Amino acid sequence: MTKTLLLVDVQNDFSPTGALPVPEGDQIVSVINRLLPHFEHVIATQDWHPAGHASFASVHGKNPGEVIDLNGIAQIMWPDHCVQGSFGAEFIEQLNTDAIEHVVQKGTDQAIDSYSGFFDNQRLQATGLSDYLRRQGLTDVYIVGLATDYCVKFTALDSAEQGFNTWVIKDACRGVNMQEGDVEKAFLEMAAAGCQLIDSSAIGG
Ligand code: VGL
Ligand code: ZN
Repeated sequence: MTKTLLLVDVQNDFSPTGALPVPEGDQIVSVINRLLPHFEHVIATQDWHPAGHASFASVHGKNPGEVIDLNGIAQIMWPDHCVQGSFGAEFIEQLNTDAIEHVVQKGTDQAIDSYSGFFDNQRLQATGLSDYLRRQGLTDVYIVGLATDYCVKFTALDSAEQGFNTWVIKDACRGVNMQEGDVEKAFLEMAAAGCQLIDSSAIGG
């Protein structure tokens, strides 16, 4: 069975020293590097915002964590992060990127955020990831990365909704946990949507 590993936003700004720090975000890198040889296909998403992106608190005179209405949907205000071409937007250096065959850049529209690797938050535009997977007959998608309660969650929900067999490798994900329990809730939502939650020890052997 052809297996695809989908790396979600394994970028400097989501490491503990980054602009939008995810606790222990860097600890998934060694887990992912160990997983890589067990997959025939490896795809990565990259949060890739223009400067002054609408999700940035600084643009609206807000504090990070506040929520605004952005064209009819709730938008959490984030610190400036993953600005196109910046160090923060690069993949974490220790990540072995050799096997990445395709990178999906998202959040590139100034006015719309994109947590999912498949669609923007308004669901106006597809990133092309579904088409890429289907064109190659890639039906089995294993998701890892950052952050569990945002981009990993929405990518996993869309993957299952798009009809892909979807696994989430729990110990290769970390979350923001802005509210205590957010990560556990996110895993429950993914499971309820048909995603299979597994541990990295279930891969290979
Ligand atoms: C993410 C918040 C803002 C993520 C990206 O990768 O989970 N979270 N942009
Ligand atoms: Zn972002």
